[in-house]
Amino acid sequence: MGTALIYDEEMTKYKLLWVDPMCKIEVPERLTVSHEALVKSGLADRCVSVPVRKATDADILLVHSEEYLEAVKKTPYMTLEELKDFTLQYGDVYFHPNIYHCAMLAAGAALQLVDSVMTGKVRNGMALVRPPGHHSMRSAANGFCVFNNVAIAAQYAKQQYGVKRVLIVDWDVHHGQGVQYCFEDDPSVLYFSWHRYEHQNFWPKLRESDFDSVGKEKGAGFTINVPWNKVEMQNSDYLSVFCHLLLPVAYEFCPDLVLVCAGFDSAIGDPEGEMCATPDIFAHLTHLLMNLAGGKLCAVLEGGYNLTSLAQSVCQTVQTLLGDPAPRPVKLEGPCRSALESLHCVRSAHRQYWSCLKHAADLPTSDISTKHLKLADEDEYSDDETEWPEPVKRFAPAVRAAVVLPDAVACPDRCHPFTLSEDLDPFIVNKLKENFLKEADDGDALSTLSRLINLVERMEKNEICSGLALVPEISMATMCVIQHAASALRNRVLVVCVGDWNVPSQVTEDGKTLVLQFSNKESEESKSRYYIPVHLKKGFSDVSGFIQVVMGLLLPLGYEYDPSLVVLVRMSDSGLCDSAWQQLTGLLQGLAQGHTLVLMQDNEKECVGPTVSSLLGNPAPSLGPLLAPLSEDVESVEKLRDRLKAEWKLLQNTAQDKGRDAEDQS
Ligand code: Q6M
Ligand code: ZN
Repeated sequence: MGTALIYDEEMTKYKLLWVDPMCKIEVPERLTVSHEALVKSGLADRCVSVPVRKATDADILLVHSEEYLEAVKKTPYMTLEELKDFTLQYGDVYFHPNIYHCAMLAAGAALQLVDSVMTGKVRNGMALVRPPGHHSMRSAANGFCVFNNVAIAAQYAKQQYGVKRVLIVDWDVHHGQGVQYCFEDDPSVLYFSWHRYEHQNFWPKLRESDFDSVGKEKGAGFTINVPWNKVEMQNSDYLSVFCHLLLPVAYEFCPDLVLVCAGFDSAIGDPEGEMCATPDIFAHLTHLLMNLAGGKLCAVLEGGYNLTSLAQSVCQTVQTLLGDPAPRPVKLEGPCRSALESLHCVRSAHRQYWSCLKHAADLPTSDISTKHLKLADEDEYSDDETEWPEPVKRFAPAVRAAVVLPDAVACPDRCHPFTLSEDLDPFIVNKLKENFLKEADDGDALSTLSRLINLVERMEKNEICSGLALVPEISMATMCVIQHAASALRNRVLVVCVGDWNVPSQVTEDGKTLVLQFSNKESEESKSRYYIPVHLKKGFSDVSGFIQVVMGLLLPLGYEYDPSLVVLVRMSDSGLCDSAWQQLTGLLQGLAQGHTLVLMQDNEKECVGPTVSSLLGNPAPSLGPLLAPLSEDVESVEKLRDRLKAEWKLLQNTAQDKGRDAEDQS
């Protein structure tokens, strides 16, 4: 199951032929630099190259009117003056004798991608196209866009493959109003967009781009707009919106297919967006979407005008689609105040439509509402002032998943059976004997523990990505791993425990281990910042409640803590279903460069297959559309979040919370 890359040089063969400051940034080089970066980094070679095709008239008419199509068809025969005139009826777009041809290829590329993914030829993919699509409307070109590539792809997937629910994630920095209009009354397509808005002062300056445009009639609730009312949004702001809004809703919606309007003008250095999120954030955004829809994800290029930032962001996205572990996230300082206001407004506007948001706070009072119009003085944006470090080279360790299994259990396919590669370090053996083993323990116990330690060490050296161990005594093994990993000064370990383990208090004392425990037992309030027990009333039978905790609590905590190792402990008889367990395992691999070590009791052999599948990077099965989580559970989780959010900034999601920039505010 590979990753498709769709690109054709043909789409570089049109450009602006006259002077227009509004359009001069949309250049052919956008495509060539993106593609060259993929080739140079070796990523292109690892993809399945799929040819483009021309969209047919019938394809275009899925979204556009006949009159509009006929009008665009005439543009190749127009003189320069006629082209200029034709262009004038639309906003921020230009025509060229060859753009109609390219627009057919761009839409066709999106359709080829949908075909490749839906027929199972590949798992996911990306199409590098020009012109972009998300602004174009039924009968109008707009914002460099001629045909709405992604909207056409969504309609096509529904019609051709009987896809019931499509999620469109538009992370371009502009509002894809064309996509919104196309699906505003359609509950089968959930359209999510974040966009620079500045209280309606930023192009396309539409009232309907605000948080209170939520869709119409049957489609009410299926349009989600997140307005950015300030520039310079950072990685934390983007991740907060994913954790506290998009992901919970997306999991509740349960799409059969995910389409991404993949514009990279939302990245640092872009002259349009003026945002500060770094290119590596797209690795995480991509990763977080890859366990939806059984992994069926199609990314289609939209904007992106800083050629360096664009090329880096495209590479981050494609490398993640290929399954390489995401880099450690950089500089997560929590969301800023303006982002919190927006998040608060969107969550409350959607409370009535999504049960995962039912307990979101009320709409803020008017003084903090995003409605007030106060514009900061305009600074002239200068292109070459912004600098950021080149993203670190990512690579997948030679061993993706190593397993430590009892002799009686066969090593699953594509896994690396982990035996001791070198002689045991006598120092470690002594330590193990002193701290963990009893006189009565046999050589097997020593061998299992020392193999575990060895495994952790090789994960630290990045020779092995992830691991799974079936152990005879899970508490002992967990303690042993934690102590060893944390003993190296620079390490932080995130322990996620599914089921009841009496976490010894010394574990969380030095801040080097953060424990989040899903417990079946009601526990007293935690005393430590680093030990977080979560209790769900109906245990793990409430998958919705569980997912709510994973998105709204575990992921933000994990991202902020930024561990170098994740230890995922599954106690016996936890009662968690395989698909939820696989979702958890898959999502956690976005942390610690994918260094996840799963520990399970040796009587849980049936769980080895599903776990290993997730560790190998296979998408988790869908959970099905989620029902409302238990109110009591949601309330207790909200309380927990309230208590923790002063110390863990990524848990904040209301306007009352103090954003990272709180000091500069009155
Ligand atoms: C340009 C103003 C220039 C695909 C896209 C297109 C953006 C169009 C922006 C038009 N305004 N200073 O969303 O990136
Ligand atoms: Zn854009």
